[in-house]
Amino acid sequence: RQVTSDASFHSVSFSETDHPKVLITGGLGQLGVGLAKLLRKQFGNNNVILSDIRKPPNDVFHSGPFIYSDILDYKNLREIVVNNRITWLVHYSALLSAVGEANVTLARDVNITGLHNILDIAVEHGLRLFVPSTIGAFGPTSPRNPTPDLCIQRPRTIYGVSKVHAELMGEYYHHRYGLDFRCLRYPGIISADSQPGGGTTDYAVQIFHDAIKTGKFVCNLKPDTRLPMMFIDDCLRATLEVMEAPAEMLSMRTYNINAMSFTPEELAQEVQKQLPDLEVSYEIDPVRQAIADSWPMNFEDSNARKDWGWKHEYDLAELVQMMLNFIGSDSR
Ligand code: AKB
Repeated sequence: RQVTSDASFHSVSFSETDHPKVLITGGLGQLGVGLAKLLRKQFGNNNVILSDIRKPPNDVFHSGPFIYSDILDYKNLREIVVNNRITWLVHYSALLSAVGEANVTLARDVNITGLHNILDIAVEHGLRLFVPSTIGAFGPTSPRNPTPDLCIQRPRTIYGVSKVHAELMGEYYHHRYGLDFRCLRYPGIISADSQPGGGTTDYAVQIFHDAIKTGKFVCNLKPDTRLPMMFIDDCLRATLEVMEAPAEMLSMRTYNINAMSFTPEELAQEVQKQLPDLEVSYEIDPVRQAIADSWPMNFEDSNARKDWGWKHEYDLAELVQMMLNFIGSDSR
């Protein structure tokens, strides 16, 4: 840190050096804008850069730094990290489970080749790196009820395979090169002001929009399909907490995090407590159903709770209340 007798200069260099400089890739997906908001509150607006290959909507563009970044272009990535003196990287670019099955080659490029670029950049520049993993990193031979951190992982989707690869490569680079790699396995994430894109758990977001707009919802999973889920605020707070945790607290580098598990039928019943006229029918998408049937039903996250104090805040009833309040007020 630069020491100077000029008090104002000193305070500028103090805040710049004490806060991480964060780059978020895939920033226009379901989670990036919300995470940027949370991190900017903590570290200052200019210390958190959102990036994507798409053009940001006006409100996102005007709310803080946004930059074009293509994770498949190593030179472009390196230039951004160097020019902005990035110290933390949150790597959200990925194709999700259902859309990945529809385009395996693209999913392999983005989820695997892109990750290799990110790992190399992070080692080269000494970055702290967060990569999300998922319940999708497990498969039909994993224990499903509950699913612990360490067990058989033989997923049957390109998304799952790429996420197991990310977990293993990150941990390997940690042991081999000292990379400060941190990874959480997210459940299905439920958010009100951003849409998921091409996942298996998307129904649990869509039901709220359809319930308010049309009063009718057609679910693409069977009524008794149980999956782990989490409200977005819990997910983003977990991400900040694991990134801030002192390294000596982390006995592992990849943790399950959990909040609740429910089926479409249970979710619909909870929504119907507020909107009794909601009509739910079922038209099963065989691809999504097969994926969901191979995923955990309940997620075991005692290591995250023990090591760095993970605790969820939202259960099913609170989640439904938050979603209906937000989407309801937005549509009025
Ligand atoms: C998906 O459904 O693909 C994602 C996930 C659970 O990782 N939401």
